[in-house]
Amino acid sequence: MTSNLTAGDRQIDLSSPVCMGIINATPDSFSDGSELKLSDQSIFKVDLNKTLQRAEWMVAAGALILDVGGESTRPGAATVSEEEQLSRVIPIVEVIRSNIDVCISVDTSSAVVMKAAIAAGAEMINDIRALTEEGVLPALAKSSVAICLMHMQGEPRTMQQTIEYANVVDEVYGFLEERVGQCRAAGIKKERLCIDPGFGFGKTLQNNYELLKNLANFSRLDIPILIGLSRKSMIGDLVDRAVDQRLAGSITAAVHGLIGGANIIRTHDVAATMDAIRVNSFFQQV
Ligand code: 7PJ
Repeated sequence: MTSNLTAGDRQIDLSSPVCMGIINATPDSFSDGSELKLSDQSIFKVDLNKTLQRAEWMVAAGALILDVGGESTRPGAATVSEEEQLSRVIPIVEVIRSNIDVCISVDTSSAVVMKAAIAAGAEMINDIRALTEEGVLPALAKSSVAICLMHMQGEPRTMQQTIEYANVVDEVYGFLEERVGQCRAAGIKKERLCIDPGFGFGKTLQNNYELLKNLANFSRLDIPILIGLSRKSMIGDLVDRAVDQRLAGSITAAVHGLIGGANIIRTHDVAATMDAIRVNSFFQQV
C-alpha cells in the first residue's frame, strides 16, 4: 500500500516508511522526560529550549512527525489530570509550531487536551485509547487532523497485571477494525487514519512478538500501520539492558515491523531508525 496520510493541510507521503520522533513531557517517562526537566527545579517543568533542540535534531535526522506526550502511559503509571497535561503539552506544541515545519502529533485521550493541542497547531492525535473517551470522536470528526488508533487491553496502571487473549492477533485486529468503523461512521476520512497494535499495552512478551510476527495481517484493513517498539520492555526483557542501551534490539524489532508492512515507526532514536528504513527499503527493491 502506498498512500498518503492527511494531517490537516499536510500530506505525509507513506510510499516509503517514515519516522515519528518521541518528545516526552512526563517526569517519569522512562526515556527522555527527565532529561528535559529544568535541572534546578524540584517540581517538574519541561525545559522548552532543550525540548526544541531535541525536536530540531530529530527533524534534521529525518523525522516527519513529532509525537508530544504529557500523560505517562508506562505500565503502572497513574493517570494525569487534563490541567497537568495541558500545562506540559501546549507550550511544547507552541514552541515547535513556531520554529519547525513538521507534523506535530499529541499523545492524549482527552477531548479537552485534543482541542487545545489542535488550536495550538497540532496536526495529528495519537490516542492509546483509540477515541473511546467521552466526546473525543465528535471533536475529532469536526477537525481535519490525522489520528492514530491504538489497541490497549486495560488501563496503564494495571494493564500488565492480568492479560488475557484467546487469540491476540485476532482480538487486536477485531478491535482496530471496530474503531476504524466507528471513525468512518462519524465521517472521518480513511486518509486521516492509522492503526497501531499497541506493543506493551496489556500484552505479554509472547503476545508482543506474535503481533510483530503477524503484522502483515493488519494490512487487510488498508490503513497505514504505526508501530512503537523503541526501548520497550519487550526489547529489555530479551537483551537485559537499561532503557538507554536498547537501540540495537529496538532496531532489530523495527526491521521486522518494516518487513511486516509498518508505515510509521515511533522512536526515540530517529537517526538510527532512518538508517534501518533506508537499508530495508533498498533491500526490498532489488
Ligand atoms: C506507544 C504510544 C505506542 C502509540 C507510547 C513508550 C510508552 N503511542 N505511546 N504506540 N507507546 N501510538 O513510548 O514506551 O506503542 S508510551
